[in-house]
Amino acid sequence: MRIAVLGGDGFVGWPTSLHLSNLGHEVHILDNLSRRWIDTELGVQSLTPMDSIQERCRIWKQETGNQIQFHLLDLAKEFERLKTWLAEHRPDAIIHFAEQRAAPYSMKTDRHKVYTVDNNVNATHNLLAAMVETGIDAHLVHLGTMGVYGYSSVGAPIPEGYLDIEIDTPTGKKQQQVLYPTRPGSVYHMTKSLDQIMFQFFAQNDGLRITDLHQGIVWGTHTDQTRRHEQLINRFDYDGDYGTVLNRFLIQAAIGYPLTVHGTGGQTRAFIHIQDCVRCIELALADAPAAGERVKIFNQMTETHRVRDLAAMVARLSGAKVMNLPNPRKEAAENDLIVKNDQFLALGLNPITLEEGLLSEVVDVAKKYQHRIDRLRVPAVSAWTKEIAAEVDHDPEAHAQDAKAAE
Ligand code: USQ
Repeated sequence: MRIAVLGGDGFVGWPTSLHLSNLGHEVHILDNLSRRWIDTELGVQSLTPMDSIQERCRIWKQETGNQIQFHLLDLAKEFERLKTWLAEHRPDAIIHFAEQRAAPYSMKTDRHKVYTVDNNVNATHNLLAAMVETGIDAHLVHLGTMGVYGYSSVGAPIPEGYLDIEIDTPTGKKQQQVLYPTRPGSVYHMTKSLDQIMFQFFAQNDGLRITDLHQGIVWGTHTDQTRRHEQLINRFDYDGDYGTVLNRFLIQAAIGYPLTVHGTGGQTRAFIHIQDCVRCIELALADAPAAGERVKIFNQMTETHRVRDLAAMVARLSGAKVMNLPNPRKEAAENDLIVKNDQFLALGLNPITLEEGLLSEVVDVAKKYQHRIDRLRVPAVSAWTKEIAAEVDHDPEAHAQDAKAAE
């Protein structure tokens, strides 16, 4: 297949591009490199040293003979160029990762909220409109998030996209299937909830073939392909805005920084290893909906864990201390989470679960590159509301001193 990977320079986009190229697909990365600019804005860098996207593609070709082509394009701002590109290349599948993906970044300031909505909503709508206008028959696979559902403790499992309901009508009870209600917990998660509505409309109105993957928190860093050469290494975010919880705990353990548990750590979340992410994309690509079919929705996760249990596990593994901090986010202090993932299991996913070897691999990567870590960037200081901001310490130096005291 000819596959366009939008956002193919990012944390999941890059290993996905390699995985698909390795399977023999013709891969084109379209990316505006915004993630690299955001690093510059925040004054942080990936824990792992990343080469330019052009250099990464060159190394991949040298290693495997397979070519990945890179196209610098801003989906949210360059609608005409996007249309021209699609009309010219007519991909069989499009994988859409090209959205700002950090909840804390989206809540940093009003400017970050506006940027996240402008970028994410425009990127998705531009893509859908361009697909209709060019008339290409491509299967669109979008990376969504489990977080659209708000991790509620209703007791029943979160279904894969649709909820069966029964409503009273004047002629009796009627069955209906509706999109499972969203309850986003950040502006970022809100944009992914809006994406769902756009997909529903374009599938129904224009017959676009769309799969939406509701992914959990990704952990790990390497896939089979990123291990092949040091310059194919994946990016690794450890900072308070882009670092995600388990990977953060693992680098904290590696550098002797106490594990930063927000509140009681009673938040239960869905998780998936990076190797399984790329496998899920492969499986979703092979299971495209037909034109006129409703949007196919998968829960892309393999297990759920409570934050404090993860911290305890990493502490056991490494001897790290645990530090309970005031939570900068507005979220339930404690929640349960049950999630259905039957569809990927039925398609042959054999989940990688948390196991010591893979956790230690991340710690080893972090130890190797620990000289690149700025400890002042470890604390999470983006607060969800002005009230919370007044309670959370914004001074990274003060955080660093607390961390030193807790060591
Ligand atoms: N947390 C801590 N300590 C930390 C960092 C986080 O206790 O140092 C807590 C947070 O308060 C939260 C939980 O860990 O309760 C998860 O936070 P996270 O930063 O790992 O994940 P999140 O903000 O939800 O976002 C990440 C990705 C996002 C993806 C989402 C999947 O950045 O792109 O959509 O995970 S999910 O969480 O299932 O919605």
